[in-house]
Amino acid sequence: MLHHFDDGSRCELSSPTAMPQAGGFLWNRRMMIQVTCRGYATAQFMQPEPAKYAHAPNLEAKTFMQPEQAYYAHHPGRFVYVKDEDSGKLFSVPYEPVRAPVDAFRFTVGKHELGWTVEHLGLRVEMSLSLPTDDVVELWELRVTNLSGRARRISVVPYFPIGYMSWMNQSAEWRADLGGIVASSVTPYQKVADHFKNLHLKDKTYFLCERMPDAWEARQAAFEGEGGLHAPSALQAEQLAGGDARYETPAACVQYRLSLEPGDGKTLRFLFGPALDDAEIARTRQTYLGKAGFAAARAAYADYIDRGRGCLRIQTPDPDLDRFVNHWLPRQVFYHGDVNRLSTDPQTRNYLQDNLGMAYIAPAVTRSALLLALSQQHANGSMPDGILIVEGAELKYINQVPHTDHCVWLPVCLQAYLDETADYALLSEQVGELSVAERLDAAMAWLHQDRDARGLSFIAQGDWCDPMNMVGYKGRGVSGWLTVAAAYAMKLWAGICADAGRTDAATRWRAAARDLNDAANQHLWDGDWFARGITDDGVVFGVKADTAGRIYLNPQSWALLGGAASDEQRRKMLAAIDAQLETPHGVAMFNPPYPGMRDDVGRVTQKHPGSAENGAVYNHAAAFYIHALYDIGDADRAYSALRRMIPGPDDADLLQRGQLPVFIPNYYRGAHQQYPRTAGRSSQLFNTGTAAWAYRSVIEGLCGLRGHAEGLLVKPQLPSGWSHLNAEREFRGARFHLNVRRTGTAKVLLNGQPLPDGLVRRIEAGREYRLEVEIA
Ligand code: CEZ
Repeated sequence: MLHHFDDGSRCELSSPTAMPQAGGFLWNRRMMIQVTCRGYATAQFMQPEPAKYAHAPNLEAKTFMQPEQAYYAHHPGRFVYVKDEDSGKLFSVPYEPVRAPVDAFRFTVGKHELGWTVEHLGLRVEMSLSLPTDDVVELWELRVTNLSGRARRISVVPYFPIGYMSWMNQSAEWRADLGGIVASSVTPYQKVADHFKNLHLKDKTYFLCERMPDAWEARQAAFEGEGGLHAPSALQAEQLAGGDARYETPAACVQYRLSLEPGDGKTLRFLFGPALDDAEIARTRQTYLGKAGFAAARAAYADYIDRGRGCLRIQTPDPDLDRFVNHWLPRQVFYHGDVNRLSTDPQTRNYLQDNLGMAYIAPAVTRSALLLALSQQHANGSMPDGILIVEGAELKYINQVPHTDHCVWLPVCLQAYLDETADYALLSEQVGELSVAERLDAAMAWLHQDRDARGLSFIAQGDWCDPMNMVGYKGRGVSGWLTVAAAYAMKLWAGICADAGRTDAATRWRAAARDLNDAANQHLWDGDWFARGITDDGVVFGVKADTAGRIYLNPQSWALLGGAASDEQRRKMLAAIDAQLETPHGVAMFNPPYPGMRDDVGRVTQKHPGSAENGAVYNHAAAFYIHALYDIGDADRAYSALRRMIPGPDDADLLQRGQLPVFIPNYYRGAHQQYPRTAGRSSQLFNTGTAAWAYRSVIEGLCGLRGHAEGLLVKPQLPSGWSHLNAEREFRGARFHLNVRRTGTAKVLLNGQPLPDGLVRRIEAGREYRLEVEIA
């Protein structure tokens, strides 16, 4: 069902029905598009707020990207009908809307391109999508080849629905001057001020044809007629009618009537995208629409994506892991770090973690992100819920709800950056009145004081868990996770201070971390694990007495990291996690899922049991756990959990998850006991802080190549079933070749010389280093 090519940089699915939701995504600096194997598409671009140029057939709510999207016949997509003019037979590529059982099907997800090859009725249709680097436009190439050994007369009809653009004004027509169909609309508004704000919006959607078609139709209803999308009425006639849409739902349909000799092929190219005006459409056509324009855009785009190749190449006994780590994981990290999920006000915790990932790809980006985030710190040391990264942006959606954890992510992100770069000069950089170090002190001081009389951290309307909004909305509830996480943040910051020679601060923050850990132990230890929190009304939850939400993963992971857990507690927690949270698809975020609203915990309990934060395998939480496991040297548990984040390799697992192994989704469904049928199903959502942490765990945990104030610390942690691992790691401008063998004795050789403490010092940029590591 799945094949991998080009050293794993291309992944091919040979069925349109086995994993119907499976797809791939492409993005550039101003847009992203996710397309399923069957041809449904979701595209967004920034102007600067996210907007669409192909819409649903009804008025859509404006929202952030949703998990497990349902597709339906009239969902936006990119389709091509093919009709045999002699027999009248019809099929469509990729698969929707006709759903004809075709002879051969291949959907190829590449790092720079999505493609389909479909064979049916003695014809081969190849279709591919690429993007340029900086413009918002889709580049489509279609090649039709006659395989039948006889002359053929066919019609090829791209059908790109544009959907319901606006209740104020929408229309579409063929534009001979521009060479395509152009739909126009007015973004609906009511306040006069919005008229002036909207002047720059790209309210046109165009579909441009390199080669003049024989006929066209711009009105969706005229194309579909009574036949429905399986057999559109307009395709019963010899030619499309050349109609327009006048305050009617537009679609871009064009018809090519082709005669193909045996073996003959024809290539067609199209552009699809949004524009402000005709002049922009003409310019876009000029730049891209042609063989040379496509080739140049593809090459430039490949260069752009390759800038996100990351700092690590591995070769292990697990080729599926290698493929994922060498190609797809850094690509996903780069996507997050380069375009910040195409948001103008990323949540502060997301912004800092996405930029933590950039430390392994382009650390200068992490540096600027830290400075930008700190420039928006409040006077009392707390951090805002979102970071405004575009002029004029506003805090929206979840960023209007007070969450108390944002300061935690500052030292977490800073530590990863300093490990990669040893750029301690950053600490004395001025941001407004204060230096970076003073701002970190202020953030830690804010966390230290935002606690109740018991010494536990207030949760307000949420912490890392966005929808945990009713634990503390009356102002008293506390977060167990945040208490131990704040301790970890202070411990990290203390370590950084010590490395930077700020000895007093180091002492201060170590003591502060102890305060929080002591409070957690006094009030939240439940005998075998740490509780998740205490509600406004004083009810401890995430404990043995609970029938739902009995044990949460995050408080355990961060207690391991932050020092709250003793060795004995650690043993008990790991055993409890093994027994209650392990699933075939990863480690659940908590268990059992809540069956319905618990109004002293909040919205999270109202999500469907086993979906998202209500007890799914929420990969972001699992990623913290993996990081903690490597931190305590538990290589087997860490690898096992990490491996389960990637779909496959066997077909049964792929089918259950329904996703290609080209990204880590934000969750796989949980509720394994209650709903085994849906357990493991992917959310298909590629926006997740998981990517950065998973990459970090592979680099610093599995390969054990972790930066240090003085150099590179070498300490690979192979799962016990592995006898070897090879890796190449770029670090501070030098290149390290790592060769790990399990020999029964532990030693590290650097360029043939013993390295007793495993720390490579005085690294010189431009040099190559050979590391031979033997492990017990
Ligand atoms: O959003 C993510 C957040 O982007 O959920 C995580 C949180 O740490 C991330 O910062 C865990 O809560 O119901 C909600 O509001 C959800 O919380 C979602 O918005 C969730 C989605 O997965 C969106 O990506």
